Amino acid sequence: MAEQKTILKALAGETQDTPPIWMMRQAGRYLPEYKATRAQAGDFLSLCYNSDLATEVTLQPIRRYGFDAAILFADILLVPQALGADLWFEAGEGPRLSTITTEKELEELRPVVEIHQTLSPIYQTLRNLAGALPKETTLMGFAGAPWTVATYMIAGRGTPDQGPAHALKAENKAVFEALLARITEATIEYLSAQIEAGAECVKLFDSWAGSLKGGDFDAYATAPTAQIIAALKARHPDIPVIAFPRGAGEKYVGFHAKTGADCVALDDSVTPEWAADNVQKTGCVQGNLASYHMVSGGQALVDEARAIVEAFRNGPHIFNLGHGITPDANPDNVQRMIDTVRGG
Ligand code: 1CP
Repeated sequence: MAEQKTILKALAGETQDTPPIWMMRQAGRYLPEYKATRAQAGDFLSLCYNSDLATEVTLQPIRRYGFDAAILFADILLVPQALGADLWFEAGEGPRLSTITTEKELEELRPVVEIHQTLSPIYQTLRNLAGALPKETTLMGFAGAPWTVATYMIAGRGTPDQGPAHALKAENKAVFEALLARITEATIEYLSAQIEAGAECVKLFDSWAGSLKGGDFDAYATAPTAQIIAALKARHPDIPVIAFPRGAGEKYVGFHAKTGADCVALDDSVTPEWAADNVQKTGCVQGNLASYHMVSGGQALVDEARAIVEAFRNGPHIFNLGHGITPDANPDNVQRMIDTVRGG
């Protein structure tokens, strides 16, 4: 039997001498080859829906660095679009969407069974990748978690404090909860289809989980994640799931058990020593080098990467950043991070 891939070993709970490594936003604007392919596609959404070009940009960081996982090139905002929201990207600013804040707007969304019409090119990208990746590289699918996706659907854009979503939660809980339920259902179907197209593990990005406090965190970050994972495990019991409740802080404790996640991804606001004692005890962890090291580099990058490997060495660990790499990063610093993690 072929040796299991290193990412899948970590997700199965194995402790390895050298942690496997990949990087959030590893295909992105810090890479000249990404910028060239993106220019060829025209705009960002055309790149996401062009299976051949999306395959190419997914492969670029694998060719350049040999990461242990390839993450599907797509975006969390394709699900709102598949549900019928308008979506476009303002150059230099970010995403814009038509907003959903009333029962009428909610009713106008498309039924979940229809999302695949929009999303079928994404499944084709995964099928391409399943045939193109080196045999040791794990193919990772992903989606946004319901709360994070809802913050964009409610505000119509990215927001620093997720204010509009918190306001709808306070003012019209029925519409807010119905929207979350719709996204949850769509996410289950989307991730199942990704798995059927070849994804060997999937990740749920809850980038704005940290703005939910107390019972809200349990109800709108933990519970939908648990619901999605339970549904995926019922259909695809062997496919591991990584959950990323960014900014969870002390709520990281117990997140494996409460959600059924095989791995909990850590942002850089928690120290690796704390997380080793309090989170890695209950399962695999991923993370958590601060992204700014990919800009600043130097000895600090090496020291911090070594400290993270050291802190997590007695349990299952996947090395990653605490959040996505930024466009101003230096590609040489990425190589230095990889050399440090693999070479000691
Ligand atoms: O100009 C460009 O090329 C667009 C920049 C870009 C890229 C490279 C966007 C727009 N999305 C992506 C790809 C992307 N997005 C991936 C691909 C795989 C990889 O990691 O390499 C993934 C997993 C995402 C996920 C995503 N999109 C998240 C969750 C992770 C995170 O970073 O917190 C979020 C919040 C988004 C929304 C989004 N898409 C793009 C932008 C600029 C944003 C953030 C908008 C905002 O809040 O202002």
